[in-house]
Amino acid sequence: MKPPVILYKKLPDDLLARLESHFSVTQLNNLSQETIKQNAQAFADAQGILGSSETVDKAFLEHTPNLRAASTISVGYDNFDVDALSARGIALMHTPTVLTETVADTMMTLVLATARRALEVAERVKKGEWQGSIGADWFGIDVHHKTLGILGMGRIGLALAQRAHFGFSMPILYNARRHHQEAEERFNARYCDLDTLLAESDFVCISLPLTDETYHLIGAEQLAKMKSSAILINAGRGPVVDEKALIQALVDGKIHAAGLDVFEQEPLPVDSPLLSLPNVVALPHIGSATHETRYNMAACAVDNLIAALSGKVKENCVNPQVLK
Ligand code: 8YV
Repeated sequence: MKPPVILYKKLPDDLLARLESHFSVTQLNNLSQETIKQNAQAFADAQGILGSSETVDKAFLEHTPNLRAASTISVGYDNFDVDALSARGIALMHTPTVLTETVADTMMTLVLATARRALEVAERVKKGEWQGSIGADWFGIDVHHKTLGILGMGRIGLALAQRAHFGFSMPILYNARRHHQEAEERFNARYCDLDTLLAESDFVCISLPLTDETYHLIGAEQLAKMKSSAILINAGRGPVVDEKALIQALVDGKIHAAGLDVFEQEPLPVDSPLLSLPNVVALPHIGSATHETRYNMAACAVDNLIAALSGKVKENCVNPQVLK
């Protein structure tokens, strides 16, 4: 008999077929209380779950006594209670590497769009305001040769450093838990403390996961340390930035602009003050959202679940200690 698993995100047909060749798959739309109630037996039997973005905490795990592996179609796993999973011996699998380049492209998109005010001026063209040669009220600021600060030098931070260094001749500062030799040798990145990075960067780019340590890492105090001409970019997780403090800093002109792909609440509420600020570019969490990358992430997550449930895990496991 094939091991029973729950799929709670749509998969391309060929990947669904691959999953079904290994497992008996129950397809659901989400992991809401109602879904769990209506499919109690499927949850009770499930040895694996595959999906993304839904909360998997202690309360959820009470419904899944036979769970052995959880596979998320994402690199971030802040929606999982890793300690609770580990305590039960459940492997958590994620999809790093396959999305690295695409997320770094998204960050560079935010750097360029905010600096050159791309969305704002495109909107003015659509409104028919381009009537003669443009004046200084249409101008942006240069990106090339400006200092780019990176918070979090993981895979994505490194890919951003590569783009900034080779593509835009930008000096790079970074702050991370440890020195990153490759970033320093290949992209001339300079390690510095958070305050120095905030004070010296023209672009402060956040590429950090959400943890207890990074929650509201950037608040009023940190924003006040940035140059008034600086731009904040966040494509990590929304709650790393205190959004209220950010809005205040933008309104008060403490910083120049913000490019955001992630928010404290997603989807971003339509009445968020961020949406009425002209110097904010707000994207709908598209960091990894290209056809190619989302396919590769889903394929990776399917392979991860197959590996985890057959005891053959080599990589992509968040809590490998449970496999011993
Ligand atoms: C995901 C992300 O696509 O990988 C992550 O951590 O934030 C995105 O790339 C998102 O979680 C939806 O699956």
